[in-house]
Order: sequence, then structure tokens, then C-alpha cells
Amino acid sequence: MKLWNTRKGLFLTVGQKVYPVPEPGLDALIRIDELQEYLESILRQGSVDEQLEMEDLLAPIENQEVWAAGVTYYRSRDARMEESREAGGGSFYDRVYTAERPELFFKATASRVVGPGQPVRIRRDANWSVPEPEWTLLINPRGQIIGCTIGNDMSSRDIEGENPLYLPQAKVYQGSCALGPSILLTPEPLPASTRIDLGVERGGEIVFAGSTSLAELRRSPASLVEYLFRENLFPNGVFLMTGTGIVPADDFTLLHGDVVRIRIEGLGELANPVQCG
Ligand code: DO4
Ligand code: MG
Repeated sequence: MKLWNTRKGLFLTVGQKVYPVPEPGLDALIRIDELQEYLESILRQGSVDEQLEMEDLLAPIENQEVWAAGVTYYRSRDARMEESREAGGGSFYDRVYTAERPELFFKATASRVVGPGQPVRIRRDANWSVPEPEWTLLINPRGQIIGCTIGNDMSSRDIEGENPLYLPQAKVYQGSCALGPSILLTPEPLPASTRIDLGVERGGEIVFAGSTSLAELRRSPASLVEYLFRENLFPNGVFLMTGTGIVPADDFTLLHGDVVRIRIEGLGELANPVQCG
């Protein structure tokens, strides 16, 4: 069952059937105990004759923070070691890839997050920007994973590579995060075989395509959530991006006007134009 945040309110869908959700937003829904039972009761009320239009879709977030895990795939470790070699940061990435404690960082407030079809941004003071396609967990205030969605952890590789202490500037800025198009509400993890695909289009042509699968993710969702909740409270729940396994070659940078498409099996497609300025 999928949850959609739209200009007309929240809706559940099962296949083509659409069900209105009485709660005004995700904050209220996420606090409900026995959520699956509650959702089943909404389905029993019956479906409505409503089409969810692309232009009505909003990012599936209300007052949740967005956090992110890093260097959870070998490809990310490799790319980061390379980009920070001159700055002497290379060994940090190697060490965190194998360390017991994961890299977790604050990524975005809801105001910095865009939804399906809305522009993600590249920084005007960056000259090497990439999308990071990430399986993104939704966790309730009790630390239980209740669903997942597609996330784009937009990153400025030149700023991050110049000095690892610049990470917050490389990662956290207006329009630096996209979520959507909907939330798959399920406590079950996606299968390890789940494929993640990234495509970047420029002027109608594909200028980058890459893929990975959740089998390449080095850490379990439960262990990432356990670290995130160790010394933090999330009264409205929290999104946790699980890291990227796809990093374009070093000569690739996003440009204004590109379109980023991320597909995750079972979750659909999140597509966003890229804006600079
Ligand atoms: O260590 C820097 C960020 C890593 C990251 O965002 C990722 O691996 O996805
Ligand atoms: Mg990332």
C-alpha cells in the first residue's frame, strides 16, 4: 500500500484504487500505534473515484527531519577516497566503510526537500555536482521502520572533496534533497535483489545511466536506525537515506536543465529537473 501527499490531502493506493486518509498530514499519521491495522480500516471504508494527478503531488513529508547515512556502498567509499585524496581525507572514508559506527549526518528539514517533478538545485558556488539515488526509510517516533521511499541526496563533490569538514555545505542547502513519489507503507524490508537505477537526461539524451542493488548495501537498515536513535528523539518520526551505490565518473557534473530519474523496484520513479540559481 502506498501513501501519497497531494494538494488535496493524503491518499492511500492499492493498485489503481484510491482511498482518502482522514489525517491532515504525515505528523498525525506517523504517531498512530498499530499503524498497519489503522490503514486496513481505511481500506475497509472503500475506495473513491479520484485520479492522483502528477501536478498535485507533493513531497511525502511534513515536519520530519531527513538524515542520511554515508559510505555504505563500496562505490561511495571509492569515489570519496579519490575526491578527497589531495585534502588528505582519503583514509577517513576507508575507515568509516568498515567501522562499527556508521557515518550519519543531518541532511534536510522539510523546507529544503522537493517532491516529484519539482527542481532539485545545484549550488551556484559548486562546479562538480551529482545526484545520489538512495533507498530512504521512514521511521516512526518509536524507532520502528514503517515504510520507505526514493531519495536524492544531491551533493557538491568539489566542496566535499576540498575538505571533509565542508560536508554540511556540500549536502545541506535549499533544494538539496528530493523525496517521493510516494511512501510504500510496510514494515518489511525490500528484498536484497531490489534494483536501483539512476539516469540523467540532457537535451533529451541520456548522459549518465547506472544501477546497483540493495545487495551492495553494507549495513542493515536496523543497525542504521539503532545508531540514529541512540541519542536523538524524533517526535514526528524521521527519514533516513541509506547511502548511494551509484556515483558517476569523475568527469561528470550535473548542469542546469538536466533531468534526474531514479527508479527503485517496488517504489516507482522519482524524476526532478535540475536548477542552478
Ligand atoms: O561521506 C560523505 C557522504 C557520503 C554519502 O552521502 C553517501 O555515501 O551516500
Ligand atoms: Mg549520499
